[in-house]
Amino acid sequence: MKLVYILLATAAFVASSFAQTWYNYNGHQYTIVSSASWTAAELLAVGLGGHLVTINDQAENDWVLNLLTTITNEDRSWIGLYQVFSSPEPDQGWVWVSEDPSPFRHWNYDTGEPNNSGGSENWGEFWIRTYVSYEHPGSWNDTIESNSSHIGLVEVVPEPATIGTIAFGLALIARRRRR
Ligand SMILES: [Ca+2]
Ligand SMILES: [Ca+2]
Ligand SMILES: [Ca+2]
Repeated sequence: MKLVYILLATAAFVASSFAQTWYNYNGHQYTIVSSASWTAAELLAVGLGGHLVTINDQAENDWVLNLLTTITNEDRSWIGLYQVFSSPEPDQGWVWVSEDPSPFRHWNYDTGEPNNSGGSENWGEFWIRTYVSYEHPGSWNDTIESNSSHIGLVEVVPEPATIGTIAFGLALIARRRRR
């Protein structure tokens, strides 16, 4: 790639990153994007240097529910869970788009999720607000690829190389100051 393209891509990345409001949990950065489609939301997440969120445990799920309840009026958010094409329905082949092998799942059991309702629910969403007693806020649902009025929650995990580079930079600064 020519240097000018690298610079333009970097500038676009920095500009889009700064336009976002970021939230920190356990050293990871989170932000929301707006997209009716799971796939388009994931592309936006990749453009921001991450993926749609991987929810690793109950503590992260609780934090996500609290965050989304606070910062958005939307009822549903995309998460990074999707079902690999042609997996046995309804509950096999669900994986995180980040490729994190985390086995934690938080499906809404009272409605039998994932239920592949209608035959093409292969995308994971997080229920922020619900309006019937058998649907629980913070639970997950499998749904179709594109829905009206959806946000997506993005999670960016700092690269070890980035941390290493920062540490190296700080060490250089410290060394200069000692001189
Ligand atoms: Ca996570
Ligand atoms: Ca399905
Ligand atoms: Ca469903």
